[in-house]
Amino acid sequence: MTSNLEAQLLALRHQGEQAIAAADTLERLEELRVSYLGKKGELGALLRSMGQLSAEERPVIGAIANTVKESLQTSLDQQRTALEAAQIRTQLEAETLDVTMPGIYSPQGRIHPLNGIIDRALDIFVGMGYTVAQGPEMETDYYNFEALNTPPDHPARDMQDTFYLPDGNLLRTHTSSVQIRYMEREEPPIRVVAPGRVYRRDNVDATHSAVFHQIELLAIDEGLTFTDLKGTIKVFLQAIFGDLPIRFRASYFPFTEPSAEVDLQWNGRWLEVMGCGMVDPNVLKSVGYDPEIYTGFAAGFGVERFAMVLHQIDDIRRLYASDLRFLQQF
Ligand code: 2U9
Repeated sequence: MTSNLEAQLLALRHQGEQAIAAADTLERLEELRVSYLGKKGELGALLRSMGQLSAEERPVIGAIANTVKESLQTSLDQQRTALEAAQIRTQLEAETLDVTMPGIYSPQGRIHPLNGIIDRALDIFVGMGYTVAQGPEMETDYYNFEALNTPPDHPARDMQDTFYLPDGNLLRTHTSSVQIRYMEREEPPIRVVAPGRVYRRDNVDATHSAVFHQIELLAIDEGLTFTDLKGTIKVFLQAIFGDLPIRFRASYFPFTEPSAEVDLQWNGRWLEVMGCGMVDPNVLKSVGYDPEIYTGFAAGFGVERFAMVLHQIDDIRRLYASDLRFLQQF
């Protein structure tokens, strides 16, 4: 009986080890583990027949059964390790990276030239202590004209020059209305810069657009003078265009007195780049500031004009055409 069971156990080990060595997938290996060592497996079946053995035989056969179980388990473990390694090897071979393959081109976004100028200008003014303010593009007559000392018969108020809405409101013609609103909310000292889209009823051509962008700055304080204005503008224009000659030429705006136009010598020619002036006392009165205590200066420029000068752009409409062949140059 003993030798019969012993022979069966040894035969099982031999057969099992051959089958395990031949297993070529992890699934097959798992099937073999179940069929040899599983609860209803072959080793279990042999062990159940140990009940027929005598008390002396049982430990001997038990010990043999244990070594058979251990060596089958060892074979299963080794084969599993080998199969897993082979699987990783195959995967790595299939996934090798061909570093000579051409790359996939993804076009890179760029800052639009108008936004580039706006970013640079705001950085410079923020560096001088200014706060950036924004406001509505649809305005009332009061904020766009009346509070800015613009008389009812001024040509800017004409139907020919401004877009009016059926309710009597209008599309702002400058960002000065933002500064009026800001002054109403705040108290002096004021340092504010207002970038934004503005509207004029112009015929569109190479240098005119019905919608364009402006940046205006405003400073209100005790004792501000025209020299403060000149210094601020010089610092700003130098930062944008470099150290070029500038000149101030007397001009007129309803909201500033005195007023001036600023010219920049660019490639040997004088170019008009900004307007400016000391804030008219009537504007200060309209927001409740005492012009006997406070004075202020203001200036404004068109972003499109700056972009055209800096980048030698010959037609304002190119800035709105979204043509990548044009935009990719910046
Ligand atoms: C307040 C008071 C005064 C802003 C100013 C200009 C002169 C000016 C133009 C330049 C070209 C507009 O883009 S453009 O067409 N701007 O010449 N702007 S002074 O004066 C202000 C602003 C706000 C409360």
